[in-house]
Amino acid sequence: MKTALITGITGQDGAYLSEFLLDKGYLVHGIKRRSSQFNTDRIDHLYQDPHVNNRNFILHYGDMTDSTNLIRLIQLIQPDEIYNLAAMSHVHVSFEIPEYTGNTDGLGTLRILDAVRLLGLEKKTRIYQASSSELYGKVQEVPQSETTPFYPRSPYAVAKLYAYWITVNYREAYNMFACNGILFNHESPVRGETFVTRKITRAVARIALGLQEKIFLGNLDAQRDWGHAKDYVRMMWMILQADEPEDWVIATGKTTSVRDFVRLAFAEVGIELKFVGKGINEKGVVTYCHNPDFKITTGTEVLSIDPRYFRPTEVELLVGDASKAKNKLGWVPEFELNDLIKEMVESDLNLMRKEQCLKDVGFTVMNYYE
Ligand code: NDP
Ligand code: GDR
Repeated sequence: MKTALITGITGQDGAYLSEFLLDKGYLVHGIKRRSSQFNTDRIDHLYQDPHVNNRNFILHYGDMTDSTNLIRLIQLIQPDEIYNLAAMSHVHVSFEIPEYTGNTDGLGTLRILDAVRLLGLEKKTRIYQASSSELYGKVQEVPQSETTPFYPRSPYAVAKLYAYWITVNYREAYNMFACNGILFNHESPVRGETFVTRKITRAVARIALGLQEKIFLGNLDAQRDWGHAKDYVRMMWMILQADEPEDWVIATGKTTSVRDFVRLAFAEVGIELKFVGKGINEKGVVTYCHNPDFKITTGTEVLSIDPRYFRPTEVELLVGDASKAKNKLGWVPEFELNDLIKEMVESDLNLMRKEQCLKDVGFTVMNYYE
């Protein structure tokens, strides 16, 4: 039985990767942060009572900013594979908390690599580093591949740049099996609620059910290469099973604007949307609602622009070239964007129907937009 350690196990990718590795027969250890409330929603279905023997899913308290904690855990677990997914992963928020982001996302990666080295596990432990298409930032080349120059455009991306290069450096300096997966955006029904795709699918469900009037968004012109998290965690594992440690781009090769994502998401519930106006005056207006259950009238304004969601520096266009992964490892994504949007909207409709029931019997439902 192989042993894996996942940092960021409570996040979107941590949850899917845990399921994937447990299916493969791994013993999975994960690091969760102490929080004033339970923060394990995404992995609660995998939880095993600590009082029973022979668990194959074990959680430990820890933090990427705490070196001694990381060293102690890695010594205890002696992992064959470490998947370093923990990060302050929100690009816009990284402008608000740049130092914390640098510490967690940049230095945190160094702490993991150095713990493995200090413990003499260089030959045993393979390391996957969650690198990001945000490294490409300002467009230098389209599509972006392993050889495209980096030009990071946020404190998050700069921190991830450090993490990328320290991973390469430890590989070269100490012969470690340490690899970067340069992953383009990937989403799912458990995507964090403040990333644009989930913000949109939640709002579509809430608007359709009458729980919310409209959604406020920022830059509708940004284009992203959106894939499904399930396809991407499979590739994380494949990267660590390769013969040689290398860096890999993972992407679908197709790009879509935020505006088109909105249109497609509303279309899933039978609402046709037209965009009128320009710049910060642009609005999304309902032209027709095919679903008689949703009391949306033609002409209703369901989307406005709010400049608070603009970023000080934006990444306008991302589209990846994953030929290397396809040719050398045989990785191909199984999900199309339409399948992904359908799955996300259906899941949010189910969630919001529960909220609607609560509201109907007098409970206050959360009205929180970010
Ligand atoms: P999430 O934001 O969903 O999850 C991040 C995880 O990191 C959570 O478990 C979070 O814990 C944990 N975390 C944050 N700060 C710390 C800390 N200081 N110490 C310990 N744990 C911490 O991200 P995703 O699952 O979407 O992404 C996984 C990784 O992949 C991240 O590194 C992200 O930057 C990177 N990435 C993601 C892409 C995507 O499109 N999803 C694309 C490219 C790269 P908690 O639950 O307590 O907040
Ligand atoms: P991104 O994801 O920054 O690409 O980082 P996000 O979904 O936050 O933004 C995508 C694009 O949508 C635009 N946008 C908005 N974004 C948010 N969050 N909220 C809005 O209201 C809004 N309106 C427009 C943004 O400006 C941006 O252009 C994600 C994260 O998962 C990173 O951790 C990861 O490294 C990269 O993907 C690849």
